[in-house]
Amino acid sequence: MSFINFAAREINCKIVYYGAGLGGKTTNLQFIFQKTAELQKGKMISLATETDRTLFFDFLPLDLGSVRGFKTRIHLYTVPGQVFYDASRKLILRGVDGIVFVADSQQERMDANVEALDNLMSNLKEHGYDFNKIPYVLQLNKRDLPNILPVEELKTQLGVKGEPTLEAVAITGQGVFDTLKEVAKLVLAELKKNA
Ligand SMILES: Nc1nc2c(ncn2[C@@H]2O[C@H](COP(=O)(O)OP(=O)(O)OP(=O)(O)O)[C@@H](O)[C@H]2O)c(=O)[nH]1
Ligand SMILES: [Mg+2]
Repeated sequence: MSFINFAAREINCKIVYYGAGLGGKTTNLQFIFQKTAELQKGKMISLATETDRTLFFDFLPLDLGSVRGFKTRIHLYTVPGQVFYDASRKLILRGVDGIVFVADSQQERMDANVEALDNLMSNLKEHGYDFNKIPYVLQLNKRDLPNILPVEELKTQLGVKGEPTLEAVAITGQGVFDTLKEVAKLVLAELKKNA
């Protein structure tokens, strides 16, 4: 879980974007990368196939500045959504402090969303993590498309524990920073609880 180095007064947290293939996880990170000042970010690393599907993960380190005298950094990761990359997804979840589940709002992606959510639960369980204690946010992405389900229906089908739920259009950036802020807030609150 979060790495707190008291000697160096540093905190590192890990936030993972999870969800079905093509849901928009990588697009979230790309937008954050584009809009973040040079001083606040490190290099974004993306390991992708020729068709831009995530092969292993995307990684983006962000500097939040000083939180109560601790230099605080969050590391954003995405998992590959394609079903057959499960070993990678499991590995990337190791040491996770917060999760954003990126749901594709399109009707025809509902089964894939549900499958990805089940997969998240079972991978967390395998790591021995208690989902109820993990900071978790649901992002309803692709709200710009015509064939989407109503928010209330998505919440009913995908909501797990009364988590904060945000609408987004990751390609234009709508809702992207709100989602990040929401999950970061939950992660920092959890840190405070355990400090
Ligand atoms: N219309 C629309 N397209 C989007 C939105 N977000 C992402 N996309 C598009 O959806 C496609 C897939 O987006 P990615 O961000 O690569 O999806 P991913 O979840 O990282 O997919 P995997 O890496 O395979 O798991 C790309 O063509 C994006 O441009 C959105 O809000 N609206
Ligand atoms: Mg991706």
